[in-house]
Amino acid sequence: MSQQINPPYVWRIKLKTFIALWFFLSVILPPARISLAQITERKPKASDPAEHTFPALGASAEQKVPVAWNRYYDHAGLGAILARLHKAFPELTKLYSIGKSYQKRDIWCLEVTARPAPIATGRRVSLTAGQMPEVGSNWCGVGDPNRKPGMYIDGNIHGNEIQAGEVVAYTGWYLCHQYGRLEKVTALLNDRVFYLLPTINPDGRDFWIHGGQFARSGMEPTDDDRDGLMDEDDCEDLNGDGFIAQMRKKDPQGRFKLHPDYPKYLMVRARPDEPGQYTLLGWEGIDNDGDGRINEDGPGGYDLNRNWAYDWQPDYIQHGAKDYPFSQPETRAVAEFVLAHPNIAASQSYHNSGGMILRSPGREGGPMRNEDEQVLVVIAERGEKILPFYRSMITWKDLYTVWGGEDDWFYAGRGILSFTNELWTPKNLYKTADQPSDEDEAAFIEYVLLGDGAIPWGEYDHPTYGKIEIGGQKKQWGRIPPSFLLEEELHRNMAFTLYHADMMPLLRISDIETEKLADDLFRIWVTVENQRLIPTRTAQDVANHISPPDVVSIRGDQLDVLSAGRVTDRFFKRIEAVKRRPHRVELDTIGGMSAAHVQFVVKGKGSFTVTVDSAKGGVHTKSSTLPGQT
Ligand SMILES: [Ca+2]
Ligand SMILES: [Ca+2]
Ligand SMILES: [Ca+2]
Ligand SMILES: [Ca+2]
Ligand SMILES: [Zn+2]
Repeated sequence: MSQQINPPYVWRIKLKTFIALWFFLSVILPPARISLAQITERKPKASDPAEHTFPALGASAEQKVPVAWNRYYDHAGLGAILARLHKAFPELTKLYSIGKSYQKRDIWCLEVTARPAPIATGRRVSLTAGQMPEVGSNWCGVGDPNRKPGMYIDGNIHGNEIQAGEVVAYTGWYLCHQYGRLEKVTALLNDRVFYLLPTINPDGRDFWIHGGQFARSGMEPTDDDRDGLMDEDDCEDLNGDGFIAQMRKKDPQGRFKLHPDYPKYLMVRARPDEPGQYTLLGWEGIDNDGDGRINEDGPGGYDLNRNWAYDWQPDYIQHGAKDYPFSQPETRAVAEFVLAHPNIAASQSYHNSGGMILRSPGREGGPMRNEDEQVLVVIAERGEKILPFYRSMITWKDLYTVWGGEDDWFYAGRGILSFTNELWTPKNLYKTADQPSDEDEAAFIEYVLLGDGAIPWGEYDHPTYGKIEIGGQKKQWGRIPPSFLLEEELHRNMAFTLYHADMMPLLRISDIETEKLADDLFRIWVTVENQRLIPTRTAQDVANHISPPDVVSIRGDQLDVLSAGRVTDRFFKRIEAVKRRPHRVELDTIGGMSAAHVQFVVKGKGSFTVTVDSAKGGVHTKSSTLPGQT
């Protein structure tokens, strides 16, 4: 074997020498003048950490309105976020109430869009609130908010489905902060208007957040058990710990036992041949009215998502439908708002839970036209990518039958392409394609939440049951994400809905061509493009005459319009002529990713303006001049 010394060996020798020298010096030199006590007293400067940040992708580090998105807010909290956004971004937002809930809480709407800063002949023109400049005037090109394609987004129609409210508030927060920073968001707010309603059931939200257990309903007293009394027997926080939890009783005849591995979090059925330990007694409470049942009639007892005026059915067919369509102030307020905003071209409602992107119809055989469904499917497929473990589904077929649901009213009643997202899936606990088992979930509480998720069982003397125990899972467990997974849930769902909003019709008069036929006689060809996926009027809209048709018109001071028509074949130049009023051509719809062509024959000279006026596509004008003249 050769005795060759290679370089690393030399380094090792040098390192050994160095360590020996350091050891020698540290023994003979006097101790350092700084004591250990002095070292531990040194502290970093307690300045504002927000001034020393580096942005993660997705949101700017600098925030005019800082909001912690790892917790939930009650109605006043959501309102405060909207109010601060409105104050910080007055040029992008309007904040108003669309009506009041049964208990007189305001249903807030944050309207977000780029607003015109009116400029005329070089000076600012002040406009009073609600006043808008004339179409075609010179004002920054962002358009009248009331005529932009509108994206309606609401949440929390079911009071306990609370993270829906945060998704909608996050959307407003994100859009305001990213306007002018991200090209996509800037274009969205220039061309579209967002109507953001974080909660349309503020009574149910506050009831759930401030202690209630069952708050799907609105809060109008309702006789659930038909005994002539309303809301006479709700759950009670018997032991006063601030939670409505579960009751159980140690019982040799009970059929439940503690889970051997997770006794703190899980009760399981005893095997058929095995004695049990406990009887489960339902939610915490007593029999308030002495009818022999416990907690049988809590606040409310109906379902606002069964109260809409399409395919509505009475309570004996559709439980929770309430008295008649739009009988409730919350659903009525939304309906009146939507009817007052015919520019709403797409809509989204957020619920929980299950990880679903749901679309109409709510019942078998309910209306859904092929052309419209194809568009919804394309958007939902994008959603399945944006939202891991979410599935695109049809309500009646893949979930259950819903009569009088919000989605059906938006789509079938108003012709608006709409989705309902069921937020949050437990697949996100471990990011697995399979639903986690009960044991997996208990392990998540134990090892990831370090026990936060369960209320320890404690003894209680119950008037009916005697010695019992109260405890079990916290109500935040199951349908809403834990703190650190919430922000992801908010952002991804928003991203899906922004894609949906981006697919609303985007019209441009892309081309005006003139052809001289004789002296003073011209043919004018106009091309109107829809640069996005959703048509100006859905097939449902056209078939039911919900919105007025789109109108392409021409105007010129020195112009007579002799005839006009819709071009049915642009290569063979086939025209379907209009019978009356030749200066305007009505179009049923301008399809997604396509163009409509219109022809006018005019006599005259000079300049002219073409206008396309579409309820859901907005108003667009383009001017030109007839050839051979100035
Ligand atoms: Ca009752
Ligand atoms: Ca009730
Ligand atoms: Ca009772
Ligand atoms: Ca009770
Ligand atoms: Zn729901």
